[in-house]
Amino acid sequence: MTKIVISGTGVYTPPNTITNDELVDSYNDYCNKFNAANADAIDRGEMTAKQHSSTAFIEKASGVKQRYMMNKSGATNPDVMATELSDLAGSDLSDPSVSSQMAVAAAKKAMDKAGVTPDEIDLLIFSSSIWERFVPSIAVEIQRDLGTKGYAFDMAMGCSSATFGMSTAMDSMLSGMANKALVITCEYITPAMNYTDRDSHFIFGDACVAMVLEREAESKAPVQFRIKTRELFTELSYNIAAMFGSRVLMEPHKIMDEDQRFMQNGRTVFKELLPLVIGMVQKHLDSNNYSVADMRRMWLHQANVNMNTFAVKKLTGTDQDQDTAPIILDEYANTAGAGCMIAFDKYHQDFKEGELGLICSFGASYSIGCMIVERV
Ligand code: CO8
Repeated sequence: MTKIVISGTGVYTPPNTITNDELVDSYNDYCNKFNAANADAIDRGEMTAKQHSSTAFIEKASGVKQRYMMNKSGATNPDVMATELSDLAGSDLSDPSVSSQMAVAAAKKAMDKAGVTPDEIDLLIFSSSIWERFVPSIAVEIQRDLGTKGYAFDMAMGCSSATFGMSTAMDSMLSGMANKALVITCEYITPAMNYTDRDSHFIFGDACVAMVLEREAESKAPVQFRIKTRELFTELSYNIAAMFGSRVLMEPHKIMDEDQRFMQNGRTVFKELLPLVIGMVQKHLDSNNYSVADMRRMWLHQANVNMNTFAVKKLTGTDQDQDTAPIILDEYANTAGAGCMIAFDKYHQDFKEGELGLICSFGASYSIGCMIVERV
């Protein structure tokens, strides 16, 4: 039976850091201006005054301390409150997309670690929650810019984009359609944020992660993780949503409406999704004759530190720590589909041959992706 390994990963981290204090200051300035401009309506009870955001709340409720952005000028300007164009954006729409430039940087690191050259890659999947445009395919643009061969395509599965992408790549490799694959989860996601929404203005950061997948028998990478098992799950929920899409073309007057941007019912997501995740991980371990104690580490989705500590406690009976289930969202915030693989990229070098770990993504749609990997 052909065995597939993750033979290299790479992360692109954007140039700008934005702290909670910076974000809260701009939100509170915006809020003061909004309340002053609408004072009469608020006094008459026709409008609700906006309440201030706070760094203490953000850190306690989410664990996020800062995030990276491709451009932070708009989010820190109370008169803009939206992500503005990155310095990487060309003046012409046919210039390489910002996402493809982020992806190329992450992919080069992943290919260096795997010791493969672009012309050896014959499948490239751009699997992300958000795409900068629909056509032409971002994946095919990256294929051109990197010089990979074969075919490339875009796919999306919210927070599980990396695990679903790797599983899809494996299917193509096992069927013989492809030999070596590059899966890229590029979450240039801050443009989808609604910075005027106190409940969610702090959640996301931009980042990109890339993974090289090879047949174990062919890989020369010094560090390889065999994908031993995988399981995917979906169940529809509108509790995490970003409704922009072709419908905007039919209702152009709504193009900047707040409800087109990211929104979530965070409490409901917390309550509904976690039992599904814990149940699926337990079932996945059981059905593959493993126990959670066999897992040296869990690389979990990075949306909220309280979700991760809750899941770890439920699964292992012990408290979360950086060794058992590393957290990267304090630095990166929620990077949607990229989070679990950024955690993997930063926390796998200490694995010894034969040690096992669990990659688990969960979130929007709802979607869950589980993989047990073994250091070869
Ligand atoms: N500052 C101060 N106070 C605040 C703020 C703020 N910024 N925001 C809310 N509050 C207040 C509330 O108004 C509330 O006040 P009151 O008690 O008077 O009503 C109080 O603080 C508590 O509010 P909550 O109950 O909402 O606080 P929680 O402790 O539940 O924390 C979270 C809120 C952080 C949202 C939390 O529920 C959470 O993170 N849940 C998990 C959500 C999650 O995991 N979502 C998945 C994210 S989606 C994803 O990962 C990728 C999606 C990709 C989508 C693609 C888009 C393009």
